[in-house]
Amino acid sequence: MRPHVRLLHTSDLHLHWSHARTSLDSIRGLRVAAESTQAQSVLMAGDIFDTADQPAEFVAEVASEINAFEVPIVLIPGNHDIRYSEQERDALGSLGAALRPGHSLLHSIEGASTTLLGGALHVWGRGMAEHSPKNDPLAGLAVSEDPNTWSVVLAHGELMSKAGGLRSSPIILDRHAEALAGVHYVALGHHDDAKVSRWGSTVVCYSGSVSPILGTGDYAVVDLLDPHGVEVRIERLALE
Ligand SMILES: [Mn+2]
Repeated sequence: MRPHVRLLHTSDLHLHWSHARTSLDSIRGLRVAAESTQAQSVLMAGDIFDTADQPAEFVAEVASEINAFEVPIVLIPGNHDIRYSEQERDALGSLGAALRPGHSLLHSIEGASTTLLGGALHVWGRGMAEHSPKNDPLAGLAVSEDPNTWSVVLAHGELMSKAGGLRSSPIILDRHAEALAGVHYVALGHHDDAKVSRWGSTVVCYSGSVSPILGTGDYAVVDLLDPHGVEVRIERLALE
């Protein structure tokens, strides 16, 4: 039996220097939510920043707020976090470099994993070189083989039933059936609205956006619970 693990899953924060106060408030709101729900780790499934080109002072304030979380945070980039020109700064890269030990930015194009909570939780995610139909957010997916470990995947893109569309960063679960069979929870980002679905026994969830500009404040509280499996409830931050 795996130990009970509770996660807080959020995405699409769209932090922006021009909305610095409300941006920082939304991170503080998530911290309060993580504490009050007793989440053991926080997942941020991309679009952390609204654009890559944020001033260093603002990124430092964001880093300070994120480093104040007591529990480990795992982040991936979304299409709003990547740089679209050489002239742009790299806000998420700078944030990644400023994270305290224990927090992880998974932004390798090949994919990367981190194991948390004394081996109880394995989290995989990857970066994106480009937001295009060619970008597969699940390319290179790796899963823990340990029967005592929960396997969680972070991905930012468009959940689709089959290939062939023109949507950028398509997440086509059937294409990764073999690896996904060993995944308990897929934490998605990209949509502003929360949506919980299932792929076989794997729970697949868009948390909704906690951006004070475009989000509803929804986030997901995820219980990984043997022998019942995965339970998700959508909660809402009080955004201004
Ligand atoms: Mn997005």
